[in-house]
Amino acid sequence: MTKPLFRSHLFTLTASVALSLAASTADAALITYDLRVATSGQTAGVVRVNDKSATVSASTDVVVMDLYALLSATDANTGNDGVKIAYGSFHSSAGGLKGNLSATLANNFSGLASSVGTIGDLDSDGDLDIGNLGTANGNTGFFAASSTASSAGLPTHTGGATALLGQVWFSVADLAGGSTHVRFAPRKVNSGGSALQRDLYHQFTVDGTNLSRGDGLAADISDIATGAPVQITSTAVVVPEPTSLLLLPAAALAHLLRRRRRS
Ligand SMILES: [Ca+2]
Ligand SMILES: [Ca+2]
Repeated sequence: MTKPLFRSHLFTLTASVALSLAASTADAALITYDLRVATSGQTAGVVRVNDKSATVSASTDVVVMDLYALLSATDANTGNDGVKIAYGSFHSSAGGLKGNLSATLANNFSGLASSVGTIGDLDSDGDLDIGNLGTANGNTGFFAASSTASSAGLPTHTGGATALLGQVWFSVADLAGGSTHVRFAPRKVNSGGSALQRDLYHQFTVDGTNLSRGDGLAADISDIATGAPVQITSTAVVVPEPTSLLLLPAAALAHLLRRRRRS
């Protein structure tokens, strides 16, 4: 009787230690992928509100966003931090403001096997996304690979504690949709290949320690984080077609006409 009891206590103790460790590290990701509205390169109708918000007003507008990898480095030396490999997909919301996404790689992340990702309408809402829905293996995603080769020909970690991996462009496809969120989804998949192989999708160095993540297991999920999405909102006044005006209730029509008279 005593042995199973002891085992059960040991299990409880181990589980509670594991749980408290998980809780203490949950908000301390080792790598955070953060998409931000770029400070330059926007088309004329784009207003950059802040890192996470921009407005568009013309059907030809393109919002340029930077993808950063932020590492949880704590020592004063940024020379011992950097990214070797990063992999994921870019999505806009299903519906809302529509725009087509395309990506570019930063010069020092366009190394061997790198890719800007396969463009396709992942959520069938009529605009183009990049990569996959994150639940499958394959090589369709955005793949940033350090282009700094060591003497052995292998890429080394580069970019420091805040590494610019590349950019994603949102080209307006239909101004009428209101707003959308654009996000980067890092690959975290617990299927296909070995856990070791899956871990090769996120390789980085923090304060001199080389790390690999990506197999989708609990520890990896808490080690890989994503920042808030970028919200893009249309400020264009879209005039309804005459046929749709007929469908508006009388009160709404009167309100719309008042607004148009004022503007
Ligand atoms: Ca969309
Ligand atoms: Ca889409």
